[in-house]
Amino acid sequence: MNAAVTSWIEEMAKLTKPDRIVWVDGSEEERERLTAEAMATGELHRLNQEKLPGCVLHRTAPNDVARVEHLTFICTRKKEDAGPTNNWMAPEEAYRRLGEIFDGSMRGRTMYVVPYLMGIPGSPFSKVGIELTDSIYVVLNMRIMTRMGRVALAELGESADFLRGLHSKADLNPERRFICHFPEDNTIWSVGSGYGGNGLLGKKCFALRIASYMGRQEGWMDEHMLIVGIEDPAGNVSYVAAAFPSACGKTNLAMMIPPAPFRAAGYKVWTVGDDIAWMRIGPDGRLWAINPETGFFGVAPGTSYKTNPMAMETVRRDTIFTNVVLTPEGTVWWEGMDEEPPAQGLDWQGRPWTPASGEKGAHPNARFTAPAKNCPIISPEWENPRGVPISAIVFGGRRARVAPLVYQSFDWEHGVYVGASMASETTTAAAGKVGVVRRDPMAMLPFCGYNMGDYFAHWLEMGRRIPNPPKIFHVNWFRTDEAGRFLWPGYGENFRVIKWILDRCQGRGEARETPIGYVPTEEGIDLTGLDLDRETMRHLLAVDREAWLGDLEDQETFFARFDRLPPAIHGQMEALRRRLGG
Ligand code: OXD
Ligand code: MN
Repeated sequence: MNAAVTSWIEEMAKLTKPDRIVWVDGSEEERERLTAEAMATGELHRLNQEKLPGCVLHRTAPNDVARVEHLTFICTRKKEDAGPTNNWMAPEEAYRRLGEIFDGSMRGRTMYVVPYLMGIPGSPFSKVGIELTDSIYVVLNMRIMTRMGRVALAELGESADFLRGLHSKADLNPERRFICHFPEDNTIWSVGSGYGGNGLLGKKCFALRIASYMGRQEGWMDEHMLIVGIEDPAGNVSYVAAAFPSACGKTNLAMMIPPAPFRAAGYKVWTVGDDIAWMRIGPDGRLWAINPETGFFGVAPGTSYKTNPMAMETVRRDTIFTNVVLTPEGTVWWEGMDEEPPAQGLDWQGRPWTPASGEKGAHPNARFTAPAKNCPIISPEWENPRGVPISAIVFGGRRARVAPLVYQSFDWEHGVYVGASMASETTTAAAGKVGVVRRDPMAMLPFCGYNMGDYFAHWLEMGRRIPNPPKIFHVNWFRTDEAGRFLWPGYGENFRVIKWILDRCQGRGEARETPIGYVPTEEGIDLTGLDLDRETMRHLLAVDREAWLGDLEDQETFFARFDRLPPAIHGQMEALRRRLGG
């Protein structure tokens, strides 16, 4: 037994006082046992095993349905090290305040010891964590989302280098809910929530917040990015990593199906990951990426055979559904699934529901947790310990105006500025108002575990160190006309834009130079088989000088908050202003 592990567990058990401690091993037998136990207590609900083999349903507490950014803290010794965009609490205070809530919180419960690996066994990218939790739902989710159990302990060996994660639902009281990160201690304490983003400590808490801190220390990049491979008709596969704020279609893009003419020509899409990329400089001077997870924790509403057929195939077995509608035949439904809604069912809170009620049946942030290996187009390279080489980095947001469909940055430094000034209209993945424009640099605003000014500096520094860096782009699938209708069809059609991006990486692809970067010419994007008129395309690719100057005002206010903004970011902003003639 690893002494560092056992003494830490003893200490945490002394605090939380569980009735028993159970080590999980990741076996099939264990999954069955824990599932049966959770069904007996109502934590999980049975689904129709003929139609949805291996699937279960979970309902969270109604006040516990999303990440809680206002209760999420970075607890560094110095406040400046958490930076202006994170909530901060002094480590001693956080340990004391949360310690009081954790004290005895597992009385009458079992503490599960969940060793897990983020990354691929034997890969230089990989990191071990151990999560102590009193939630079977969390254990079963971690089993899908990470390499859990024996494999992680084998990777750890006698080392004391593991992420110490303590999680308790406690009394699920939002007044006593905190998600605290201690990057300097390799520790996470999360209490009072059972929701995935707050309780599955391997994901947002470790693989993004803590890992971002590690990446800066160790000279690699931890990003909120999907990874997707595009195979051309000659069989060459190029990889793209793309960052979008939560609920902007990352999972859809990671699994898109190319439009028919491209499929017929021999193009294929391969999914590597849908949420997180860990990227290192490879021996060949390119940037290589892995997906540290093993599953998808995707937003269910809006997922359909039209928007994401591969996700629909993925969730047909061995999936945990959270906060969706339960139909009378024991299957699941959510808004935006193409099938007709059931005539009646139980809503996400387990209340009788009919479509006529006018209420949403599924929570807008309802989720599926599904194994990556279920995905019919999972990349043959997704478990390659070396990762995959990245040709293009893509940033994107949900903007009704301003940003054109796609543009390419002039160079790495300009690209870092494009990422840093990214903005999006808010959605439901985090609690709070919907539809407000918020600036979300690299889609990392809620996930950067240290001062975001230092994070920009780290990006700039990486650009100096990568001999053959990816090209950097920005996309916006969400531009609308005056009446608020989307101009671009999106989903699988986004393949056309990604193809232009890869063409640009290979020195092809028609573009014109504009003040904001290289924008495709009207013929630049292959529209074969798509009924989209010239006028719409012109609108999609337009660079509206006034709108951009207005956006710069907002950027200025945003960047003014940063105490450690690298001069290069400000310089890029001023250079854009000059190019716009402002
Ligand atoms: C997610 C998120 O759950 O970004 O992936 O909120
Ligand atoms: Mn995400």
